[in-house]
Amino acid sequence: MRRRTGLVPALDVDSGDTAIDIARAVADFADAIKVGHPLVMSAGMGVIRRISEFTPVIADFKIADIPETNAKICGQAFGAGAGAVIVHGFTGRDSLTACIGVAREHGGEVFVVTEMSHPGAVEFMAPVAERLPSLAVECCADGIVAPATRPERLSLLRKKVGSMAIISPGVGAQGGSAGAAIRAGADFVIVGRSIYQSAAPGKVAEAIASELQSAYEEKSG
Ligand code: NUP
Repeated sequence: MRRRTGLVPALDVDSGDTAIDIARAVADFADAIKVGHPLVMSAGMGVIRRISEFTPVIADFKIADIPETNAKICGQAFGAGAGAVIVHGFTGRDSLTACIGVAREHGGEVFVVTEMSHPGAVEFMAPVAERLPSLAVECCADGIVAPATRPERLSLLRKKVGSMAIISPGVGAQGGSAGAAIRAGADFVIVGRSIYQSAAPGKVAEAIASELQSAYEEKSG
């Protein structure tokens, strides 16, 4: 995924038409649109193709199964038009490698979840999260997912992952800040409710893109 604005809106809405309307409104300010189970389970996999006709789609299925099943899920996601998938890393090297193999056949990308952004992630995920960046690097994944809600953890994960892309959810509704996430080492931020629940999603996306731009400029000095 190439960074232009660094913004990835997440569309966890339950209607395909609403998703398309919001995707069109934010597309100029977004590097990709993230869709996941809430949208696909209500609108069907066809919504991925519809959005991918005008902007890249990340399929956030948080894939976490045995290698053979992971490969099938990735095949469905890329076959439906996704440009990238989000996969759990804790299932291990074989499961992750299966996803990356299918991604390469389709020219797609794989982002590996490390520590999630919600409070409960500190319970079981945080203790293993620090080992997942090296797995992602060794398996040649395309990036990791790390929490904007805990910038200090994001910075630590950035140190462990080197120059690999970091995509960071938790901005806005979960309390994280776009600028702080970039300063802590994220390349992209994922923003859901703050955009799709707003009366003017395009305007909110534009404002976040501008905040991201200032943070990148500040960081690169
Ligand atoms: O750690 C994660 N946290 C998280 O919120 C990994 C994710 N993929 N997400 C997703 O990002 C979550 O499922 C939702 O689609 C989006 C954040 O949405 P919001 O909290 O901005 O509404």
